[in-house]
Amino acid sequence: MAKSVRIIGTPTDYGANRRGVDMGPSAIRYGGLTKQLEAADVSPSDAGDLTVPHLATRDADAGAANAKHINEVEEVTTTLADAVSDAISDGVTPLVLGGDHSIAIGSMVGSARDADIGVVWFDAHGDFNTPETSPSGNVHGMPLAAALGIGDFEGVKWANAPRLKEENVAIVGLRDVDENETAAIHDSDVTAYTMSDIDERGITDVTLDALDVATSGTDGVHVSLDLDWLDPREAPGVGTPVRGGATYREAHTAMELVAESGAMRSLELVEVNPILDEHNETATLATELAASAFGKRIL
Ligand code: NNH
Ligand code: MN
Ligand code: MN
Ligand code: MN
Repeated sequence: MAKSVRIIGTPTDYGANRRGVDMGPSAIRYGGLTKQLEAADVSPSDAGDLTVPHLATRDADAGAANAKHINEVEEVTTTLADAVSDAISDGVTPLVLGGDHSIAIGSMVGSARDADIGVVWFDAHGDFNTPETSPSGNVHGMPLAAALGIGDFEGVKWANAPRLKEENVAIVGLRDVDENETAAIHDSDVTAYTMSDIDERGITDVTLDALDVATSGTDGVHVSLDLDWLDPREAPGVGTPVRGGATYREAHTAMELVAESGAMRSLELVEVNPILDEHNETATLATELAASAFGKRIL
């Protein structure tokens, strides 16, 4: 039987310093998402975009300098958390389209509302900053710390994923981590794999390990795919590209292993910025990778 998936667009850019990532959901749909999912034998239904306040209607300098637009991020992620948890209660897998990576707070809070979850986080960046460690004040560099209740986020109810433990979080593909963020990752019980780990051990080994971390003792896994995990040659349409990322084939292999695990409870595709993209190729790649994560096979 075809797996039911609910597409939830979250057109927001409050967490990022580059405008345009709020157009990600449209670009990903235009890139052929529905067709790709159908090829993966998934039956998708598109719930459209969540209603989120547009930046133009808010004070451009709102929020603290070290956590820009934090109130808007709370508003958006609270709405998203409900949408994700509703989809799961309805027996369908939520596929969240970002938007910048701050929305992951909502995905994780929603996914962890009625279950113990693990997280596999494919990203060039650690997203483990807190307002006190962040060099930029951009909340898209903080969602993991927020969900895990680290530092300033301790006890912040809207931001903490209720049933997610550090030991069930795996970050894959790191190559750009801020100084104090590195210390925070070391001090935590999360497992982090750098691009060097992928070079040395291969993507299969690393992804299987990451899935092990996220599935051990949990009911399912939230998969967070920041398109800047890929090399900018494959995915130029992102706000913070970093050289030396995953190749096209490595990314597909990782998503295929996610599908084989059978453990994916929710998926999000974030940081696609169509303004910075070339002929929508990053958005199109995002649709292909989603199909692999849902089990698309060649034969
Ligand atoms: N680490 C930087 C910061 O905190 C960059 C984060 N940017 C991302 N994260 N795209 O995935 O601002
Ligand atoms: Mn990220
Ligand atoms: Mn990133
Ligand atoms: Mn450690």
